[in-house]
Amino acid sequence: MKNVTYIVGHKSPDTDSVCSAIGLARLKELTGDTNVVACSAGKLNKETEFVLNYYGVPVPMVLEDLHIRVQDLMGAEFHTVVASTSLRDAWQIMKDKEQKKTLPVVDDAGKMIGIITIGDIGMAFAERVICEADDNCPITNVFPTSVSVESVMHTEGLVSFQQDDLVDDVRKKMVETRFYNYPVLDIEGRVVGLIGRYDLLSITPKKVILVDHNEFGQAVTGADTAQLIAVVDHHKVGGIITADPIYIRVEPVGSTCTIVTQCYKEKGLTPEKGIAGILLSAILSDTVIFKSPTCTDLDKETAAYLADICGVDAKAFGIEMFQASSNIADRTSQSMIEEDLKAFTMGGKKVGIGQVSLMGMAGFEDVRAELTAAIEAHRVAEGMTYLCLMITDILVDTTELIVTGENPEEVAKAFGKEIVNGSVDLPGVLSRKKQVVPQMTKYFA
Ligand SMILES: [Mn+2]
Repeated sequence: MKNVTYIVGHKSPDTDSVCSAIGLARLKELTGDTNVVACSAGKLNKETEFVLNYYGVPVPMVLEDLHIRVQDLMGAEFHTVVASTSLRDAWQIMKDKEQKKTLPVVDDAGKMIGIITIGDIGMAFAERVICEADDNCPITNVFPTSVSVESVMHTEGLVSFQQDDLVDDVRKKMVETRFYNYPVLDIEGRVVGLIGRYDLLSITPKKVILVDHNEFGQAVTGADTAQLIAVVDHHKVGGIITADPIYIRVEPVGSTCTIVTQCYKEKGLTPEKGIAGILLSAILSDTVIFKSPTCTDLDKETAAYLADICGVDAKAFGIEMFQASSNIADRTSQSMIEEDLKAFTMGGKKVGIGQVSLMGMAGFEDVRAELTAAIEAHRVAEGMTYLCLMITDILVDTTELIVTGENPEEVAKAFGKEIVNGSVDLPGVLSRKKQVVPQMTKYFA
């Protein structure tokens, strides 16, 4: 699809991030903008998988990169020949199929073994005409069908690209070489398309709408090179600079999906049952079933409206949703760290804060040591000064903040507490955004 606009949430996608993208894409389609694709910025977490499955909504495509790559510019149609193809047929293909300059030559498995260009054929033609001029040979017989591609193709000095090569790198290589078209190969070496010099003339950045975040640090790779069309979010605004005016809708509510639902209402539209279900799920997820201090009256009203459409009891469904995804035995340490991890810069330090929500702490002591070691390993790998993981028990509204890094006592002090057993006890804390990030940002500033 050309000229598509991707709608995507933050990395380590959570339910709000994924469902707001799907809900907004559907709204765009309903209002006549069909060239939009809802994406998730990575693998779905268990909760989101449960929610999409529950309401029968298809899993969105994964989009982890917005850089322009070769595969974005390749034409849909391309032709290849084999070594035994006659020169006549090769020439006919070039003529008929609008592939006038270059034909990749492939083996039986589709792997490239050579290239034949119109120049190669022209050269062979000229040689034959000159050689055979004395024999009065008619031009139509210059290339008898017995003359094959193999006799004139070149097999050395081939220049090709991979589908995921960055266009910036391709451009450099094209400047150094003089071909018109270049074969594009997959990792097996099979020809999957062609890219020409002219393809690079028409490059436009990918279009993106960011939902549930507004900082490039949390966005998919290359988002800063894309054309930002709009932002729909409920987080603090973190310093996006744009080249052109864009649509920005940021509201201090509990979930991006609350805003998306308002957008439906403003257009006089009602979300379909499945969409209503996933929008509701995201509100329940982000507000921890209305218990988070980020939850507003508008979130509650919106959830009631959506629950009505999809015919569920909001609170009961919320409990079912959290239970379905919070079984510790089903999760690895790494998945708990990464499922909702955000990176921040606090007083020049790179700080990661993740959150895991549990319905009760059953089974947690069994994994504590392994989890803490994995957090420390992840911190080192990511070059973070601190990596903290909120273990939030939403049955009793409390968080244990596991802290790794330079000087864990400093993190504890941000909350006026002490480190006990490698973590800070934070009763009543449910919200990273309101009850953890501001305290730490202020302390480390
Ligand atoms: Mn959110």
